[in-house]
Amino acid sequence: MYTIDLSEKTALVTGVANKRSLAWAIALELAEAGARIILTYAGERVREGVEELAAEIPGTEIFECDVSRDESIDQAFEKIGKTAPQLDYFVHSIAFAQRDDLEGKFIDTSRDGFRLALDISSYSMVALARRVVPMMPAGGSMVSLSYIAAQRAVPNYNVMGTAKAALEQMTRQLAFELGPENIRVNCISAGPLNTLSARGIAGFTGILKHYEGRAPLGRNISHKEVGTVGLFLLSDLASGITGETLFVDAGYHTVL
Ligand code: NAD
Ligand code: IMJ
Repeated sequence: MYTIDLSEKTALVTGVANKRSLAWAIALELAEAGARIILTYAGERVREGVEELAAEIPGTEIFECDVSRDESIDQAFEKIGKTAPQLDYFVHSIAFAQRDDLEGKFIDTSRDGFRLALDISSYSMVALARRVVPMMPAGGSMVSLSYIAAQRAVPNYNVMGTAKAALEQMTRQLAFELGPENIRVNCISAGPLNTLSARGIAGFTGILKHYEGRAPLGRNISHKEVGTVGLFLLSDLASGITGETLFVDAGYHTVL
């Protein structure tokens, strides 16, 4: 029988806000495979919800980590280092841009809006990876979350597309640098899913319908399908894959 046994492994998962978060979908699959889970969350606004979720996976610890502040990142890693000297897996599932910048025209993006979107959604990957690497002396694996708008122009996604293009390039650059340390770095480009980050996006229901009509599988993907690919890419099943952006979109990106 073929099984994925992660019972000796520890995973650091960022970006859980609620039960719909893609980070949570990945954490659930990792836990199902036996991994110990450490969650970080953005701040007070989501703390209670994340505490309740963490209680669903025995042994899961949670720490605040606001990636916009170096002090918050440093404090989080000080605490993480005390509870888990070694990490095997790291999940980056964080994105943020000003709402105005996801509604107006891309050409109107302000310097501050551009800076904020790329700071939270892209720079945070390298900032966190830098702290994670010393905790992976025996090697490890990292995954982040992207969207097709990194590679195509998508209405309203605007500066977030710029941020995702950076994130996908960073996947290759980090994979190149960390390969010799036996650390793999990959990215999942997910199809649209109903999460907090998709809520209130103009025409989101229409986007789901559009994907259903175009994707070879004739449907949208599920949260669990992102979770299982996260598990696959992090695990040794994907030991030959690094620097890759893998679409989990029911094949949408393959057709015109
Ligand atoms: P989500 O809102 O549940 O997750 C986004 C997370 O980013 C939240 O947990 C939020 O707290 C966190 N975050 C924002 N600012 C932060 C900060 N300063 N410090 C720390 N954390 C911060 O929504 P999601 O859809 O699960 O998004 C997760 C990832 O998946 C994002 O990178 C998103 O771009 C990507 N993605 C989402 C979709 C989709 O349709 N939902 C599709 C493709 C990719
Ligand atoms: C987001 C904006 C525009 C179009 C969009 C999205 N489409 C999809 C998303 C078509 C699928 C969701 N997505 C992939 C994201 O990465 C969302 C990121 C995001 C969402 C918000 C909403 C609330 C807010 N800031 C945000 N920053 C980033 O204030």
